[in-house]
Amino acid sequence: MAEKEIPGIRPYDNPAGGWGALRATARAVREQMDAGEAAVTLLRTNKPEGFDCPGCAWPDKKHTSTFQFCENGAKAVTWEATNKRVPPTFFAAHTVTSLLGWTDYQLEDQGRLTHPMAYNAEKDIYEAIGWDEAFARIGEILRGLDSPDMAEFYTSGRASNEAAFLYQIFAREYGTNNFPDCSNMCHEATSVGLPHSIGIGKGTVSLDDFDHCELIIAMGHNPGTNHPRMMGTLHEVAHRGVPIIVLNPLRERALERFADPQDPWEMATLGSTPIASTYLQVKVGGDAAALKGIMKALLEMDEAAGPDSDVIDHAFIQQHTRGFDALAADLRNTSWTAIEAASSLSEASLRAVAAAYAKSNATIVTYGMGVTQHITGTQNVQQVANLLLLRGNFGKPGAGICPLRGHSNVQGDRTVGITEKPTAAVLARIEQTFGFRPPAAHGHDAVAAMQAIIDGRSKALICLGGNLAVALPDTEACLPAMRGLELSVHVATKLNRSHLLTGKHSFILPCLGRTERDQQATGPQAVTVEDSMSMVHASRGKLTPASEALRSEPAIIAGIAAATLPGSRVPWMDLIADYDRIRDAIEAVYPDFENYNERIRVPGGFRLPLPPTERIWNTPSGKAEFLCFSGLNEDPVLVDPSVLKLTTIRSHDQYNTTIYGLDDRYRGVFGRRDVVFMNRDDLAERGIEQGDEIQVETAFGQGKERRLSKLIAIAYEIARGSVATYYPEGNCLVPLDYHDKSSGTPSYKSVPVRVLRASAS
Ligand SMILES: Nc1nc2c(c(=O)[nH]1)N[C@H]1C(S)=C(S)[C@@H](COP(=O)(O)OP(=O)(O)OC[C@H]3O[C@@H](n4cnc5c(=O)[nH]c(N)nc54)[C@H](O)[C@@H]3O)O[C@H]1N2
Ligand SMILES: Nc1nc2c(c(=O)[nH]1)N[C@H]1C(S)=C(S)[C@@H](COP(=O)(O)OP(=O)(O)OC[C@H]3O[C@@H](n4cnc5c(=O)[nH]c(N)nc54)[C@H](O)[C@@H]3O)O[C@H]1N2
Ligand SMILES: [Mo]
Repeated sequence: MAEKEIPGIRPYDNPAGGWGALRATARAVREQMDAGEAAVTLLRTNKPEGFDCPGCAWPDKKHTSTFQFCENGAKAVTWEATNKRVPPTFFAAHTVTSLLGWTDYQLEDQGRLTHPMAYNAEKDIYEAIGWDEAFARIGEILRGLDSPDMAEFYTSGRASNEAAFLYQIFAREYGTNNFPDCSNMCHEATSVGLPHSIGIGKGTVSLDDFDHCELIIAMGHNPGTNHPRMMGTLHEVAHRGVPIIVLNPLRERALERFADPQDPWEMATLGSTPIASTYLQVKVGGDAAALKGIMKALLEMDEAAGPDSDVIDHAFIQQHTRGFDALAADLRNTSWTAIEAASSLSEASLRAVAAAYAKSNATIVTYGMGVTQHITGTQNVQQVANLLLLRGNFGKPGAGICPLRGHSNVQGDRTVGITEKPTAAVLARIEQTFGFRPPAAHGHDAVAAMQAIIDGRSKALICLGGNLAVALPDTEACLPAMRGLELSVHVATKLNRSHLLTGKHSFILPCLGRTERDQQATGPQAVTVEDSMSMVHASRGKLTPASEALRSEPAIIAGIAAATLPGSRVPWMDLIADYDRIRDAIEAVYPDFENYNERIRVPGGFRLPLPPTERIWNTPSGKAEFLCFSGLNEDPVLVDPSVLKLTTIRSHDQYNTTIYGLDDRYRGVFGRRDVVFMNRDDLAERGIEQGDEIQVETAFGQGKERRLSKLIAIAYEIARGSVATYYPEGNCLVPLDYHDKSSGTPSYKSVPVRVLRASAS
């Protein structure tokens, strides 16, 4: 049946990448900067003497490559390096209430913040304020709280190691471990799940491993949009003839076909390369079931092959692991019927994956938010580890686990202490280094912090970047809660909605971005960041700052800290005069950063230790652990056939809550974001046609209705029983307490919902 014509909806038949990507880059750059400036800026991205791309956390080979073309990296860089400005006159002309009527896109598109601003409640406007006065007022309010645990210190993953370290030292000297951070909404399931499995909460592969792998299983990530530099790697791997098996409910164009803009031949001939050798449209939330199916098939193959079988790596399992028998028993007790129902994948297709896996001597599993953002996120990650352990895919070339981190330094922020649950060893070293006793009681993660703000238990929120209220679930609960705060402080580059949800006292403190020169008392400074593969390297901003009034993140933190803690043991001003001193302090607290300052001066930086790559397992047992959970984590509400599973995803033209534009080119959506991607059979069953106006309701409410209206239905290649809509619009449908109990990660990617035609209500 021919589908109805809908404005802005047209199938995208080309490969991802290619000339379309080049054209889109040129357009994005033109909107923000002069062409000449843009060229110079982009050429300094990810060079040994340049700055780290703020776009994603995918590494670069030796960090010395010639400019890696990447459309979305270029967008991230030019969005920050834009010529547009938001000076105090802008705020004088617009009340906060009127700005709240603007879209997220309009707010950020005004450009870079230029001056520190304080909210004047009487006039309902932000007014310019001097830095020292802002610091003094913030310090006074923080000192006046009944308890330091009434303050929340949020970190978004753009912050450098130096900024994040100073921030945690400040909050701990002030007296709290309340560290909500964006990792809590992202890869927390990895940080919490993998230490139990393999002794460290990070990925184990390096870029070189992609040159040696014999199979990639890619689960729940969309690299054509979110990790575009990874496409170069996948393109190379596909050219080597290595199978790439994709598990994703949606057909994502870049995982099907990609034309590499770095490849002159493909560009000249309009050629492209198929990426996935097998594309399995797993049902939303069905990954654990699919993994169990693959492992079950593998064990059956192993048994069938007799006593000398090498289908699973018996020697490795014997020497390096614990818990195999329990895993095998659980897999035997899980029926194929249940696996097929929960994953929407056939037994035959999962057996085929197992067969490919058994043939490969070196396998990498890559995964993203499609695996972590579920009520079972931690268990999902541990099933990935189980699968890899069965064939000894740790500690050999070409093998390992590869979580695709989000923000460019989200992993580094964690490494240098942004955690609500610090270990005793770290606390002892902080005390030794700085001479104050940090608190030991665990603090709040992101969901717990917002819950405390909603309940009125927390009264102050300091945000090092980000757009917390919009990024969290349950928009209708989170946005108003911000109004109850005594103090909110936003260290930011651009204006966003969280800044406008003012409390009694609110401040916007504008900071330098990655691309800009950071001049301190002893001269220009470099910061350091850690990528998804544990490589730490320096980043040096080169551009003239967007305004003379801007300060660096470390300088802003030091300013607030010195004003808040008059008797502080930390030499704040001394530390920020020369960031080498901050790095020396990091090294004192975290011994893995041995010779930190020396090693970041080597082009490409250095790699932090990753014991599993040497088959060393820092678990309590000293072995890698097979961790199993029984059942397939089916939600009881899903037994109701009218209920679908909603996943919330990023479009091609967005960076989290930052909306660059309204197109989602590879999914064939142009100029709009009000769409719900649906399977044709699910549409037909509900009597809904493509283009019909629909509403989506959360299927369990705990007495609260959560509904998103004025959406249109789009027929899409998506697994049966699954629907998708964009983040952050869909966040109002996700209950705040619908999260993974182990890691606190909100279940953004599996919300039981009902989809109704608008006229039906
Ligand atoms: N340009 C750009 N780059 C970015 C970002 C951005 O917003 N824009 N964000 C950054 C950040 S913070 C992060 S965390 C990363 C995010 O990078 P990704 O992990 O790629 O993020 P998402 O767009 O949320 O979607 C993930 C993919 O998971 C699939 N999926 C959804 N539900 C399921 C499921 O249940 N199972 C499986 N197997 N797959 C599922 C979706 O179809 C989609 O292809 O990217 C980072 N890089
Ligand atoms: N429904 C749904 N919700 C989600 C997700 C999802 O997939 N679905 N994904 C979750 C994930 S993975 C994440 S990481 C969070 C993202 O949550 P956040 O990290 O809180 O949000 P961002 O949108 O990345 O933050 C954008 C703001 O950061 C500021 N900024 C940009 N660069 C800098 C800088 O260099 N320094 C400082 N100080 N500020 C800067 C700008 O002011 C900008 O407005 O959202 C989560 N929310
Ligand atoms: Mo993220």
